[in-house]
Amino acid sequence: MSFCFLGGLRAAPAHIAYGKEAIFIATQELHHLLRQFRLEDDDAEMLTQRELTEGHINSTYFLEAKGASGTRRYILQKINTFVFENPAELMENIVRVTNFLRERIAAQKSSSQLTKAMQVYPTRGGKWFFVDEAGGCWRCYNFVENTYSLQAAGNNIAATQAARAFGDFQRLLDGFPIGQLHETIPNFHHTKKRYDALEEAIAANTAGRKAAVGPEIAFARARKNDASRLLELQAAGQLPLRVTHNDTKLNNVLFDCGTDEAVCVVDLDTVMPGLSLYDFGDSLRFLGNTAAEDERDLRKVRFSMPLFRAYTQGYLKTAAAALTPQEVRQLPFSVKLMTYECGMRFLTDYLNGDVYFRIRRPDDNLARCRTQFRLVEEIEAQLPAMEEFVEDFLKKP
Ligand code: GN1
Ligand code: MG
Repeated sequence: MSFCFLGGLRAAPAHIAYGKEAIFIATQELHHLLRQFRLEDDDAEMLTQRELTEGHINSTYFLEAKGASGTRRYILQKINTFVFENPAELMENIVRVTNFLRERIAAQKSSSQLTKAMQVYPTRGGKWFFVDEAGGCWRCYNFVENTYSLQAAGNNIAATQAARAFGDFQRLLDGFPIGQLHETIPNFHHTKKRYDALEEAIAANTAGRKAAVGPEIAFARARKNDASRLLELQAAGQLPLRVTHNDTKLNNVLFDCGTDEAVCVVDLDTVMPGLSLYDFGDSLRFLGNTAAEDERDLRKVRFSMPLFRAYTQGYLKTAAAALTPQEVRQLPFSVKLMTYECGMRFLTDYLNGDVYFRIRRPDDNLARCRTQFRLVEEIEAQLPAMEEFVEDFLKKP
């Protein structure tokens, strides 16, 4: 497979950038960090490494190491502790969820879209993350062999596969003791609180950028009432709390190199109690966009109805039986809501001086905000057609 990322590895010095700050990590340092974990082989020697730069929060490295049992691949990650203030609780969640998933997958292999789960390696000291001399927190996962990830769906088949993977993820976690989960980021998708945080950022104007984002502020304010809609339904008992992923971007699904089927869901940092609609809406926010999240040419930003239909069909086929009628009814709106929320989060960070999302160019967060808001307009124009599609599907599943 051309896009299986096993090819093209290089051993250049790795580069981390948080906000405006850039740090260089030497290959020897990564090797030293890898050796802090209890891997298959005690004597593993690192062969290659490369940074994976897609994520906006943590710093991620793909490493290849050779030991007595052969060559193995790992994912080493520096946890962003500005975002995840309690890495011990974060890792406890991940270990519990991955163990639970692994057991559920093993128990119902034939009916599960997901056949693989990530594995966390303990440190030599028996902890789930390693603290380096500077206080940085590192964790180590297996690289899920024979898989690749996508930054854009490209076709309806990939969209359907991703939908089934996230639908199945939710189904498999049904029954997970919700009380055992720590809330790694409180009120993560509480859109009204996200709105309030934006108003605070506007008032504080910390980075002096307020005057430059007048149209974006007006856009967010004009939709203030939308922010509370799902929260009100939840408060009225019409939307159940479930165990949800909360970061359902397409690039958090791994596809099998041989069959192109979606076989694993990764990035479990934000698995928390939430609404199923957050997962559905966030998936389509990313996957339904015909352009990249930081595209500068807004004419390229369209919301794809074919991808919406493929994803919704795949999702409802896996998840419909478990969803309440109100959850199904709100599916189209959730896409708009999650896109609006994400745009507000990028705008808030831009106003705050880029302290949360990693940037490469000074206006990245503004560009991201603009693509999201452009997408909101696109979704608004197509909402009636999206609603009709869901209704029709329910009439003749
Ligand atoms: C962040 O780093 P990444 O891409 O996994 C963010 C998500 C946003 C996303 C926008 C913990 O996810 O909530 O939707 O960027 N994760 C966190 O691309 O805030
Ligand atoms: Mg993430």
